[in-house]
Amino acid sequence: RQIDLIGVPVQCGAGRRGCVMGPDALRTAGLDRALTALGHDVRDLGNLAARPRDAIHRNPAIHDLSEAAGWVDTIQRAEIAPDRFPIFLGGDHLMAAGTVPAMAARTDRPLFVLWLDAHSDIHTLDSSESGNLHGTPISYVTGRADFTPHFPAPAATVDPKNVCMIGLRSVDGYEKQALAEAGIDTADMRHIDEHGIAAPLRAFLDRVRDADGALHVSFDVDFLDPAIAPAVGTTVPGGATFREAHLAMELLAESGLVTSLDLAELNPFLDDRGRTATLLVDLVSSLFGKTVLDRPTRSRL
Ligand code: DIR
Ligand code: MN
Ligand code: MN
Ligand code: MN
Repeated sequence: RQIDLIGVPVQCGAGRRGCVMGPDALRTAGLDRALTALGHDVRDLGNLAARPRDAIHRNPAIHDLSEAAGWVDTIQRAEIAPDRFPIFLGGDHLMAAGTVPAMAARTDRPLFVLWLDAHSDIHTLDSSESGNLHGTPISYVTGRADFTPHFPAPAATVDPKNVCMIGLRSVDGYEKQALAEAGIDTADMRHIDEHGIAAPLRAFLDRVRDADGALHVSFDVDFLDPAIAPAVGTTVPGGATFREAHLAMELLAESGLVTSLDLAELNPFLDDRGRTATLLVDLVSSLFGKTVLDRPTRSRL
């Protein structure tokens, strides 16, 4: 694969500072070297930088709207090579309000989005009680709520039926209703407890394949259990285990369907000797073909 690393050091969408250091922590943990060692051609394009766009909104909880709007605009305008696989190094999850429309606009195929997260991030500027804009990108990229004139209009939107969320365990009343109304495919932790992570993921990958879709994976660090991934501002107990997360990455690799990736919400200020950043590098390695044995596993025979 030909891979571009693109740093998106946005932190204003989260409630605490630190995600600005995410791209450099992933570099320090050796993301480029790990991918090169797997035989991929990797370029590091450095970090994007945003200029604030004037924006105010009537919801007094919303903070840093001007800076957030600047990031959403900058990411969507970024030059993204048509023939390469971009890995967006976050940055808080507001980054997806830029990367998803950018990927939807880049492809002629229907874009599907796999959202690996404890949260559904489907608030709107009006419904958000925290005022943290990293809780809103799904409403923006699906077009279910109008964010203009505060944010630029999305370069392209994604059909909410093409979005699958896996790992949910912190969803408020507004968000529950919004997910149902939008028809988003969801597998919460209860579902994973009962059926494993492979069942909902395989079903979704079949849908992507049948539609000849392109697949963007948006990976929020809090998808993982805080015991293995402490470096995130919004930890929620009961997350994906080490093996559940690797299995998901291995199934994604085997599918051959993934065309872009966000690594969101890594807050190195909260990490424990870099272990969360290192775990992310290992998971990305699984997504890019690292396997235990160099032959199909028994489940595939
Ligand atoms: C939270 C968002 N539900 C909120 N939390 C997120 O602020 O409305 N954490 N996205 O990753
Ligand atoms: Mn998120
Ligand atoms: Mn989250
Ligand atoms: Mn919420």
